[in-house]
Amino acid sequence: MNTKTYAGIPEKYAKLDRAKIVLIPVPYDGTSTWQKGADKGPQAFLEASENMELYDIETDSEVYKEGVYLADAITENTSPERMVDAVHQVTKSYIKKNKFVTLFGGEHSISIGTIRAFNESYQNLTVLHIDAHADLRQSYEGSTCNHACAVYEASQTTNLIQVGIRSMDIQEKSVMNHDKVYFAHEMAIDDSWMDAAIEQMTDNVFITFDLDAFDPSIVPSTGTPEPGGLFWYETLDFLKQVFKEKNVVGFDIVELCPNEQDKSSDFLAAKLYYKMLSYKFSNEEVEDNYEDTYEASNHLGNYIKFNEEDE
Ligand SMILES: [Mn+2]
Repeated sequence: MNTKTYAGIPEKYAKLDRAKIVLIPVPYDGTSTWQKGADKGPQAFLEASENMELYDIETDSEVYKEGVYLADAITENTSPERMVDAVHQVTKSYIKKNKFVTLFGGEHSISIGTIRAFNESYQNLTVLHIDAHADLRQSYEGSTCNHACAVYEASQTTNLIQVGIRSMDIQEKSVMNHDKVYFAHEMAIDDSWMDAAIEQMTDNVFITFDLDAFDPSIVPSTGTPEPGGLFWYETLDFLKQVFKEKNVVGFDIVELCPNEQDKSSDFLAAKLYYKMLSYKFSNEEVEDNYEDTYEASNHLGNYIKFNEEDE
């Protein structure tokens, strides 16, 4: 069990039955190909979060008061496939409790399990994939659960929209849906990509955010830094619009590879996570009669697709 709360918030906001938000740490780094260290990401993220102001100026809100439950970390690492299964099961169990489920990796292969859980739970899911890398390989180094395959399954089973891409293998071209890919070199000279991408989204959107989508000048601490990435305010501008116009059902943030000498990336990841929660909940009033079952939920009732057999 965790003895600490997310960001050091008071216990009363950190209890599972009251919390609207669940944060699942997944310190997994089984398939990284270059720099190791993504397994240290969740700890560095949580430490940075404790040193962050909990009032958000832009939304004039303190979103932690919606309640954030810090779940036990998923530590299954005997194989990539078992890790993905564990992430899938745990994610789905919290979705069924009507929580807004978020995960912090770990490397990007964790998202295979996350996306599978959300896709089984919500109708017509869009996966918004923000990343430097296309991650569309069907398998890599003998596994379909490698970080290089993070959104292959999503490309086959969901409405996948890819933003910030600037590195891929030529073979991934045959899998890629070019109409729904926003390459970094195009985004850099034309900001119409934001509206165009949102136009292609269905109502229910899951966001998988690889921190290497950011320019390495603002996020150097990631496994495979690629030049020419996103900057802070354009990213927030885009996310704010997505949260405003769509029903964002959950998100994960992956690939923080912390560096002892430079904590700025850890802190950016902490702020990004909190901003995304602030955008999600800033338009909602805190309900006094909050129920922690999905059947009781009005705002999810229109979207969720569980049936009796899932129980
Ligand atoms: Mn990446």
